[in-house]
Amino acid sequence: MVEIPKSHPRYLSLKTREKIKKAMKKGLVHETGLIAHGRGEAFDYLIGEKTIPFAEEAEKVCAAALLIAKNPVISVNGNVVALAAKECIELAEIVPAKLEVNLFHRTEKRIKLLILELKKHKAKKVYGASADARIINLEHSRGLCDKKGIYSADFVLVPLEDGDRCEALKAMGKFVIAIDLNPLSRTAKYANITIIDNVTRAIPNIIKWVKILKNEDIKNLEYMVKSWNNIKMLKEVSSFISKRLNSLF
Ligand code: PTJ
Repeated sequence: MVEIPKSHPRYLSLKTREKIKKAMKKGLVHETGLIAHGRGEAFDYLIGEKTIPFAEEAEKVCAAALLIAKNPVISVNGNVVALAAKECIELAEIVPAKLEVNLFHRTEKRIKLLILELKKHKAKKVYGASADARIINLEHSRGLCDKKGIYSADFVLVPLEDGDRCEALKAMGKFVIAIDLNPLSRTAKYANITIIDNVTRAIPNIIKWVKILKNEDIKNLEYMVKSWNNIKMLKEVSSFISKRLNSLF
């Protein structure tokens, strides 16, 4: 393994790549997860590799949504466990919400490995192994879910999503919050709330907002969620990126 000096201008990005690479070698991340990570990196570059104000606001409203939910579920895949296992567990504990592993490239071996990894990080209960239900009209493996998990959830937080599951979850009447660095993705457009931020920054920020909003009046939380306009936010992000690019050179 190459030692990355802390003084390297791309230290954080290179360390994150190492994490994803190691997790792939352990069988947690699927090979194509590396490609998805690269796409995420490119969009992160465009927003300046930091939480932009529109994402901060979305993270705050996401916290409000999780706090008003009756049965919220955080759905994780290989990349999310590789990059933010501890943080997802902490978020699930403080809301409280359920944690479920759902995979696009599903194998029983990967499901077991990922649940084991989350348990190593002190997750108490992880759904996803029984896969005794299916998201309606979703034929691929990420449609498999747990009856007591996503299938019966009212709010679902989906870091690194694919558009068709997001659409199918919404069609089942669920409120979907997505974390996706790509503001152009189908997921970004379909979700009720889209957080255009890196999962490594987004989850700690949602934790921060859950702590701040924990004792807030439920009516205020409901108002925050109801008044969120996702398409307006996506337009603002798109304008932010083009202005930023135009001012760079
Ligand atoms: O673990 P599995 O089997 O469920 O497979 C997961 C992958 C990631 C392979 C699968 O979900 C996939 O192919 O995803 P996509 O369709 O490439 O979408 C991934 C999206 O996540 C892209 O729009 C990326 O921009 C975005 N993304 C990648 N890394 C991050 C990210 N968004 C936030 N934070 C990241 N670190």
